[in-house]
Amino acid sequence: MTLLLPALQSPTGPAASREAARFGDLSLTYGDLAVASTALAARIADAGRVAVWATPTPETVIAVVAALRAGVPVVPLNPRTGESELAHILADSAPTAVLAGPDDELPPGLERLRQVTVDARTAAPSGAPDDIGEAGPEDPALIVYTSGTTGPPKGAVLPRRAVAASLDALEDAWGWTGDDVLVHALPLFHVHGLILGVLGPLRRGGSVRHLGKFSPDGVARELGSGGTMLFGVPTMYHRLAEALDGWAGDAERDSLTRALSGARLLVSGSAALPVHDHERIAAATGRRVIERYGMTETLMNTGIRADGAPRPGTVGPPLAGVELRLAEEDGTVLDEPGAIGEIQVRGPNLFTGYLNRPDATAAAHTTDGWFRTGDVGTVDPDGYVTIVGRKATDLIKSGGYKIGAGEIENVLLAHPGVREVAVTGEEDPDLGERVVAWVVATDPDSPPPAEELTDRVAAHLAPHKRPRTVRYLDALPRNDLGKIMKRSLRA
Ligand code: MCA
Ligand code: AMP
Repeated sequence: MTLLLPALQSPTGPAASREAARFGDLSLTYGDLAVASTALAARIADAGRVAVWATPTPETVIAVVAALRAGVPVVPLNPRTGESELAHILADSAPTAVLAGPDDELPPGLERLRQVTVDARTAAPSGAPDDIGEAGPEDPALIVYTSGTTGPPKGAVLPRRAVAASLDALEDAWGWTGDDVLVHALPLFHVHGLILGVLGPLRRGGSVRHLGKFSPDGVARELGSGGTMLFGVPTMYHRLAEALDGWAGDAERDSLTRALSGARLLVSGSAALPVHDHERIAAATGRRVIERYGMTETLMNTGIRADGAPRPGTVGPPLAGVELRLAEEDGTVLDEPGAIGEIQVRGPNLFTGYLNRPDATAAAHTTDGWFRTGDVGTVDPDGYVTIVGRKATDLIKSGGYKIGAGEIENVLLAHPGVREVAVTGEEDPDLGERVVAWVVATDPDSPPPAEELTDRVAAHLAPHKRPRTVRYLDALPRNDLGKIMKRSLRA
């Protein structure tokens, strides 16, 4: 059995005093984190599965690390999850305890769980930490909820093997070492922010500085004072490009330019980085942002190598250990040059399945065991992959978050003032896509106000799933079979 986080096994001397994670003025060394997580691991060792109230704080890092070290699967929760989505996740994943910070106010749905308070300021009792056994490679490390086209989110069960394999493939691609200091501002309840952004540095024995909330000046400050890598979603790089172009103060612009120019790696993922933003950043800083392509179910599939050609608009070749192919809807594998097809992958980076959903797990795989990503792409003769679209029109990527049209439609349809609704994604320069709701009101003379509808989505699902625009129609366009023609709505 190999350890997921070897740097936390009894660190001593300089290894113990090295910074593992920093959030604002709160810093955790490897020594602190080893002791705190060992103590917490003992408290939760008998929990079958734990939920972590995943605020962007050191408490989340301690909680997740402790659970991983104890071999207890973690369900990271978005602290802003609305009532219905939270109820679904809790019922589906059945955690026995919730790990949260001392100041967190937990919503009613969590009260029936054992509450384990994690306090970074007092978490580490004195004394040397013991080694911990962790767990086996196929044991689940995390269950991460991800939206589909219809119905509530599904829990992707990620085994420890997948986490280790994906992080080690990135080590190979990016020359990622313990000397790297990663800067990021991503949420800690998704793969990008938690697995790549927190477990990545910890697996290498390096460090992570989290900004709490994304801002160009926060990026300038942390990258300009020792940070070596930046991970972000395209919306963040778009905002950096805007700041580089438009910031009023020369001093601020200069400090951001210097910080980005000096970084070893600027990495974008979770959605496509528009070539225009890529070029704006390259022109201002001389640095190329590199892209990698992943998915909650597969962790990382492809990536531009640190020592490879950057090639904007592509997501690079498959990472070490990942097999990738293109296929037609009928299963025909495409290998002629220039072919466009669904991207299918296989490798040690893959999840084991959706929790409690063998039907969905089977549907997501081909009969010969490849995972169907639903993304459509091409592969250059030298292996570079370009993503050209997505099979499902009912999946929206906004700010790097995956959002299912169906989950929003269900919430809006339950409003008495809504007779019919269709949700689509529209192109947006900042968010990539923005959520748009097309509503047919029960009473066209007094339609429900847009704010009432968007607030309802935030309260039931999550704030980032709120439609940005609500448009009212007399009727939805339907074909002869009565099916809503979403493409004509978009047009
Ligand atoms: C949103 N808001 C609204 C509305 N919509 N308010 C009124 N009316 C609306 N219609 C509110 C939000 O609640 C929020 O409030 C504020 O407006 C801004 O919304 P938000 O969407 O959060 O945007 P943002 O705050 O500007 O954030 C942009 C962001 C964020 C920082 C880029 O989208 C983000 O953190 N994205 C990362 C997503 C991510 O990590 N994805 C990884 C999954 P307030 O201001 O109060 O907060 S993909 C993955 O893991 C795979 C493996 C991969 O490949 O990486
Ligand atoms: P999620 O299910 O939230 O993990 O999102 C995974 C999806 O994000 C993938 O299936 C892709 O559609 C998209 N994605 C991730 N990285 C990239 C990228 N670099 N370029 C384009 N799309 C991406």
